[in-house]
Amino acid sequence: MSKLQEVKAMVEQGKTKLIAGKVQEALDEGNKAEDILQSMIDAMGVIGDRFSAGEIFVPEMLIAAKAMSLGVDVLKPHLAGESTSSLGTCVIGTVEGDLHDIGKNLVAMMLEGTGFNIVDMGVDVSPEKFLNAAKENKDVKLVALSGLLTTTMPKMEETVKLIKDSGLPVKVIVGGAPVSEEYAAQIGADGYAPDAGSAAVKAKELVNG
Ligand code: B1M
Repeated sequence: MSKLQEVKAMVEQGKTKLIAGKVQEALDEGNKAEDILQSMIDAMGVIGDRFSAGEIFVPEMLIAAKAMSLGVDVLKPHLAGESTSSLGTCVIGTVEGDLHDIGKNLVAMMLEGTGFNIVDMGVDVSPEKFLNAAKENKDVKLVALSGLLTTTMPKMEETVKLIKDSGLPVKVIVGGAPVSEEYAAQIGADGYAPDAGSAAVKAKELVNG
C-alpha cells in the first residue's frame, strides 16, 4: 500500500491518534501536500457513500472527520502560502442548521494564504450573525458561505439576500457540495467556487473588481 493509500485508509478508519504521524511520513516521503489532501477528501467520499448505504452511522462519520481535521493540521503550513498583500477582511462560516466544517476550514485556510484577514464564524451561523459580522468587523470585503446539506440551502439564499439588501459594499461567495454555479447565480451571490483552491482565486478576483 502506498503512503497515500495508507493516509486514506486511516481517515476512513478514524485513526485519530495515528493520522498526524502518517501524514508527516507521507510528506517526508516527498508526496505533495495537495495529493495528501486529495487522499483524505477521497476518504470522506467513501465515508459518505458508506453512510448513504447504511453501513456506518453518524459516530463513524464524526470520527473520520476528526481524523481528517488532524491530518489537515499537519498539512496546513504546506498548503496555504504566506501572502504579504492585504485583500481586506473575509467573514466566513457554515450556514444556519449545518454543522459541517472541514470544507469551510480548508477554504478559510486558502483565503488566508491569499491575503485575507479571516473572521471565522464557525458552523450553524444565522443570516443575522453573518450580517452583523460584516457590519462590525473592520474592512470587510467578502462574506464566504459554506453549505453541505440540501436542507439548509434556503438558509444560504436567505443570508445572501439579507447581505445584499443591507447595501453593504461586500461581495458574497458561496460553495459546498450541493451548491453549483447556477444556484449561486440564482440566489444572487457574486461568486461560486467548487473547491478551496479555486475559492481563493475567485475571491481575489471578486474583491479586486
Ligand atoms: Co454529514 N452529510 N451529515 N456529517 N457528511 C454529508 C454532507 C452527506 C453528503 C453524506 C451522505 O449522505 N452521503 C449528507 C448530506 C446529504 C444532502 O443533504 N445532500 C450528510 C448528512 C445527511 C448528514 C446528517 C443529516 C446525518 C444525520 O444526522 N442523519 C448530519 C447533519 C448535521 C448537521 O449539519 N446539522 C450530518 C453530520 C455529519 C457529521 C457531524 C457527523 C460530520 C461532519 C463533521 C465536521 O464537518 N466537522 C459529517 C461528515 C463528515 C460528512 C461527509 C462524510 C464528509 C464531509 C466532508 O468533510 N467532506 C459528507 C459526505 C461527503 O462529503 N461525501 C456528509 C470533505 C470536505 C473537504 O469536503 O465539505 O464538500 P466539502 O468541501 C469541499 C467543497 O464542497 C468546497 O471546497 C471543499 C474542498 O476543497 N467547499 C467550498 C466547501 N465550502 C465551500 C465554500 C466556498 C467554496 C467552496 O466558498 C465560500
